[in-house]
Amino acid sequence: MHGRCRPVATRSSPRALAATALIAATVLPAVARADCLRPDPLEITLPYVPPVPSTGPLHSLSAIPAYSSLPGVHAKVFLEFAGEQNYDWNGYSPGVTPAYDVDGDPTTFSDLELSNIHEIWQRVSEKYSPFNVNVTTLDPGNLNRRETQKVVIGGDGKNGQSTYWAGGRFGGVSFVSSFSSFSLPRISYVFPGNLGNGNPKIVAEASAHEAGHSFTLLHQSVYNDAHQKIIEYNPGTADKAPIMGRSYEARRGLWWFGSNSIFFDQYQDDARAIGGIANEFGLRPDDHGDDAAHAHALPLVGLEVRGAGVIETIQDADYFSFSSDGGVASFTVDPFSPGGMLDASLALYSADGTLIAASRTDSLSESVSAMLAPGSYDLVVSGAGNYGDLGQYSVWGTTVPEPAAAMLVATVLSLGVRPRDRHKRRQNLTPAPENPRHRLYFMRRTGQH
Ligand SMILES: [Ca+2]
Ligand SMILES: [Ca+2]
Ligand SMILES: [Ca+2]
Ligand SMILES: [Zn+2]
Repeated sequence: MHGRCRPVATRSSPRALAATALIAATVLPAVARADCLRPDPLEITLPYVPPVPSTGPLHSLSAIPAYSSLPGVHAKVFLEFAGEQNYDWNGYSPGVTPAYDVDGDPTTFSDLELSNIHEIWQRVSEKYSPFNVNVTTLDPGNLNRRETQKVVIGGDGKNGQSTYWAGGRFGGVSFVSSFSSFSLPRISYVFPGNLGNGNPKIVAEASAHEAGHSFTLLHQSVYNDAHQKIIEYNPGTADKAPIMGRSYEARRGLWWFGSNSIFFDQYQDDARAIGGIANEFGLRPDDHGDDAAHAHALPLVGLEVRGAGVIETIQDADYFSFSSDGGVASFTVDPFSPGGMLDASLALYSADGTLIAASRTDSLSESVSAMLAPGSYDLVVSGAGNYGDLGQYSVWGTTVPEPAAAMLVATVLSLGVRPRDRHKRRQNLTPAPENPRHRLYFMRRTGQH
């Protein structure tokens, strides 16, 4: 249906991969190269939604703050929201792309537009958080090979003309493998005007998708039992869907392992391909050690401990150490918000490596708590183990000293009292006032018993 570059083999062993790359470089031929000259459109759009005029303060197009997800690294995904001018995109002529706009005035940014821009950057940053690439709104000033992929986010693909310059009403368009190409433009286009009037979640999914093409990815497709392609853009489930398929509606848009759009048995390992040799930047270095010997101390602030990190691979385990004076300890891990990809797991170990508590429920967040003897412990954050369970998290909790712990035990016991005894020991349970998220409850007596 569409011209596409030959896929990068991703199911093979590293040696086979290297061999494939060699063949691709030397033998694979003119056909693949010719295919690459045509951009790969994201055909999934949403019905037209009219702009909503703004009533609040307006800002200039230079008002976008400089956001960077990983400052200082070589490779960048540059999100350009302020418009662009381009009359030769490898044979196409986009012309003047307007700035990202939801209020009908593309010459200024409203507070809502600036807020949406921040959210889109946050969401795209989460997608690329497992990789050693900086998602930024700051113009790097170059489009160097294997350094900068620009994603222009604006307009509806018409740019004031009577027809769509890319050939149709698309969500976005990009050249496959442009990031590592010697000849293809390192610019992708996303059309917010065709994506629910710039809906931040939808625009972010489309932006991650188009950048994914630039990093060699093809679509994740669905085939029937006869091995015929029945859906170009795999829609996944209500919980999760491939970014390289259709991830607009699912709760989580994830990197995926599945049949690509070329053939049913060509499996595309999205994360491995993005972090692979073609793009050079690789995975983001692991931020917290994979075992107790390489644990990082969980910073204690008052009674609360707080940490954060990234699950960069399915195998990653991030170890945090802490010490307890004895008492109840309670911890929670939350995936990033907005747009978190991670389904997290949490485990608590004693210093000798004994598992004390673990949580791996259907929820994306997890909590554990336990009564601890004085000593040192490790808290371990990991993914739930399914492909695509990657991304940023925060972990936090409390270690409560003995007296309060004793009260908690009393509380728990009182909850177990049988109905006929309840009148004898009536107690109110009220959440600890200083932090409504605390899972611990403090007991308050309500009268004489
Ligand atoms: Ca505007
Ligand atoms: Ca990590
Ligand atoms: Ca780790
Ligand atoms: Zn696409």
